Amino acid sequence: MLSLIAVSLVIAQPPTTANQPIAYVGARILTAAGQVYDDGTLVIQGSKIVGVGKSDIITVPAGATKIDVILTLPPAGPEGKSEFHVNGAPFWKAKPFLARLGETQIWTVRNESKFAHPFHLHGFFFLPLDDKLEPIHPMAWKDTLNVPVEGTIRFLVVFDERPGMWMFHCHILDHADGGLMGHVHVGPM
Ligand SMILES: [Cu+2]
Repeated sequence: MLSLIAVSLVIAQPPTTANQPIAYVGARILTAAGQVYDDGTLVIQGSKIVGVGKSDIITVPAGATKIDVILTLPPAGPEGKSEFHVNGAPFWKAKPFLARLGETQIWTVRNESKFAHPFHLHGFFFLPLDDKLEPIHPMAWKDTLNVPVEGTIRFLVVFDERPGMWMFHCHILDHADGGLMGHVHVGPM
């Protein structure tokens, strides 16, 4: 018998046919025998659990591209208007970030402003990493992660199979409107 005590699941291998087993990773699984699997793999077929185990599916590749992002709120200009900057520019003046289709990137997002910014990326879940660039356990895939005041977050993202212009922005919409927004161009470079 199995019970799940904290669940944050992603599909590791999408099924290609109906009724094929689906593997999920990221679960915290407690078995009746008292074993705990953090970052476990759970395999489900139809409505049945057919497998459970420790997962090592997610590793941080050594060759991942490093992307640095700095969020700032410079002093207001002469007209008294403030704007948030991403790497020195508000979104209406910014160039897109670039990613090759299939590329794995590690983003380091530093917040040098006096406001917290829940950082949200469209289209791709990302895996929070610690300051040694190892996954934070228990692993969980996120679409939003708070960047505290004067804090830094790091995450792994795989721009796997959806070319196009993908937006990221602060989830406080006043901040997004004020400049804290940007695009990732995923495709041929
Ligand atoms: Cu914000």
